[in-house]
Amino acid sequence: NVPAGFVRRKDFGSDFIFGSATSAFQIEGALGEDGRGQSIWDTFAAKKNLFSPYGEDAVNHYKKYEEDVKIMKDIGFDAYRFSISWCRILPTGKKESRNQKGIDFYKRLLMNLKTHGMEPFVTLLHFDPPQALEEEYDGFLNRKIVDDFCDYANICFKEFGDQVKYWITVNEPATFATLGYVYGTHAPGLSSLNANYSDSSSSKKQLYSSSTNYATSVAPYLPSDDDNDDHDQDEEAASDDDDEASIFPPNRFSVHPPKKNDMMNMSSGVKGNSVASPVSQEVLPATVPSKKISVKDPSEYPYLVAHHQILAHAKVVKLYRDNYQSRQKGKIGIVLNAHQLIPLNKRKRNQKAAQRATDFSLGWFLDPIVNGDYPENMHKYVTKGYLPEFGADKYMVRGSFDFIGLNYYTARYVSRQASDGGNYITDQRAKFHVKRKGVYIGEEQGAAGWIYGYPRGIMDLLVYIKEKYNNPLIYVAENGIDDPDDDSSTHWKSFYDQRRIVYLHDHLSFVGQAKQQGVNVKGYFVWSLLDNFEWDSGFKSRFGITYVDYDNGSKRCPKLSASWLKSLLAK
Ligand code: PNW
Repeated sequence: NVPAGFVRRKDFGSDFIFGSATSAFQIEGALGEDGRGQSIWDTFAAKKNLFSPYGEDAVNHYKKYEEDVKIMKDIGFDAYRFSISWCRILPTGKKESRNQKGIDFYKRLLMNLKTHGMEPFVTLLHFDPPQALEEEYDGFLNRKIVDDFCDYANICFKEFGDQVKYWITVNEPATFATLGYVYGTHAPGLSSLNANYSDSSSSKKQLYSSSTNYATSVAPYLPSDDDNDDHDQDEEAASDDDDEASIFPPNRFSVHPPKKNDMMNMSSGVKGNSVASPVSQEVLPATVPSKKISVKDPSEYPYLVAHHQILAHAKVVKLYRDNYQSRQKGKIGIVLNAHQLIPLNKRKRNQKAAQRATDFSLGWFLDPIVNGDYPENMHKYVTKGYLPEFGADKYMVRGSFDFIGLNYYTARYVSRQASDGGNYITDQRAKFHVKRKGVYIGEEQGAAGWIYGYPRGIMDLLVYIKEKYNNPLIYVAENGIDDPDDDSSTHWKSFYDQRRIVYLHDHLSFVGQAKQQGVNVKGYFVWSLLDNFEWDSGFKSRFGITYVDYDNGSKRCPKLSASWLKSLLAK
């Protein structure tokens, strides 16, 4: 067994829950089995050939769930976070299409978890809404999805609610709205950055093709509250050698242009300036929608999609509270992701930029569900007319959670980016950096290139949420780092994942420190139990504490990090 290091289980208190996390589309396989319908990721992954070379059944959890529960049990986890596939329960997305075989699968899984004393944390939607609703009414671009999501949730509460004490409505609504509808790197692959919209009535609006560097191509307009900042030269001068990054991809694979040989260059601890991302992957071009989308201006997509996710979340919380909670005695919440965003330097305008960027990602969802409205910064900076209003929904949205799930992976420096707005990227007037004065923000770099481990960020974010949002109950719902895929000559190295141990150890230690500072954080979930389908990176990026040998009947083999967790969790 691997020594636990400086973190001790007992420092977290006896009611603190340790677990691992997965999601349906990333692990289940069996996409065409037992009456399952298609999700938007079926379509997207096929179009982009993302299952290559291992195929859609690679992880095969649908068949191997019992083995997977045993693995968790053996490590000593208390809990398991997984998601239900909407299109397994309702193949067309609608309540009329109820599919008993899909329901039975999750019943078997829940029964198995119960047998092993594992507490389920169940996510209703993890990036994979039904394709049929996309075709019928453009999915989350349309408010109609709110009622269909409620019908689906209602069945889940009815069928599974006796076994589930922790419900999560939506996973990472910000990632869904930005990667799916701004960058187009996630399903459904729409983009606000394509120059495929022109409306003569708003000729001032700038839309950029995905190859345009939006960071430098916008008119240098300064937000007025920054006008009386200090008179330093433009931020470029201060950050010439700082690699620009996007808070989200597509820039993530081009932060360090991959070198040819790096695919095989497995490294435990990528350090210094010159190491390229080991995963070689092109930035995926955004898909131009094959059908006509009802929303006219693509710049509006992410704001609408975010709004409908918030309403869908809130209405399902209301449903649970009105009809199930008193009997089933569970809690319900949402999982939000955030990078820790740090001003590039002490200049006021950069501090404001970091706050703006935080409000455009975490605050986008946390402000509404805590306070009933979007952050002031969004009201001020979102292109006029594109920030939806809550109106009477405000009362349903405000307070619509029992706990917050936080997914934390990495951090960015932020400086101001002068702009006159126009889309989600430029509206923020913020520019993201992974380096400051030539030094990376974090030493441990993930395979896909967007994670730079910055462990104290998890504490800073937890404390920030506690202070700004009235000390909510929090679970860290995901935290982890990825290694590159390997081949038979190198794959033994994947088991010796010291870098993951260092990463998890350091983050856990800061979760403990956040707890000492009074943050009401009651659990921690590693992403992920298994190597799995990492969205637009396909199988090229491995987040598991358990190795999956895709070439070999998807055989499972716990990595060194699993042994380390086992000794940490031993009571
Ligand atoms: C989360 N980003 O997604 C998801 O909840 C998981 O399904 C996923 O496997 C995990 O993090 C690791 O990526 C994210 O680019 C995807 O910043 C992309 C980003 C963040 C989170």
